[in-house]
Amino acid sequence: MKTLLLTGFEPFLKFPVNPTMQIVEELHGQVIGGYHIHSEVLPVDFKKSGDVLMGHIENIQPDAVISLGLAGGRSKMTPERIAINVSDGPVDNSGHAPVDEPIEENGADGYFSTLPVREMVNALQEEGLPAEISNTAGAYLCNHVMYRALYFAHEQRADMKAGFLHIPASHELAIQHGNIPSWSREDLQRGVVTCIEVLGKE
Ligand code: PCA
Repeated sequence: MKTLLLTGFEPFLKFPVNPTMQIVEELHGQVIGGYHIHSEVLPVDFKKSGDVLMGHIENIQPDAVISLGLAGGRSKMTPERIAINVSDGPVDNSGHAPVDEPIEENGADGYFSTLPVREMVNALQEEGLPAEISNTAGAYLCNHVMYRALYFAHEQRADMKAGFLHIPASHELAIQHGNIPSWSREDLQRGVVTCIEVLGKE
């Protein structure tokens, strides 16, 4: 059976819970769309997250990688179209705030997701879940790990599909945070499962 590495992130900045962490833990070990799901939670740390992800890819040898990140403030589920070769943003959980740093000195300016992002958006909408393609994953940790996975696939594992899915806040997080749009945990998880099922049809 094919294996999918599904990653989430730990809490960060002003978000005391990260729904991506909860979702990946819930889906670990399940079979969805013909993929056996292997989940891991990544640190919100510019110096560590990419290498931690590479370690999991080396150990698991997945057929595909989907990374999930919280986009606090977005109201839709948003498969990301492209990762860019720059890290720049607010402090990570280790206190590091890179300014205009390339992620890979020899990497391309950007890599397109190799996930079926359009089909994912269509399937989410058919499920009754608001969705659109996002044309920027920002320059924080989410872009960073998306870029690292796509760079690695481009250099060494052209058969390994990779990409990123940003999700809105959960109600639990919105209650604690104060003022961001939110979805139920069930809908967030259904959206992630829907995207994996779409990948399974490829
Ligand atoms: N979202 C952040 C990093 C961790 C997360 O879940 C981002 O969008 O970059």
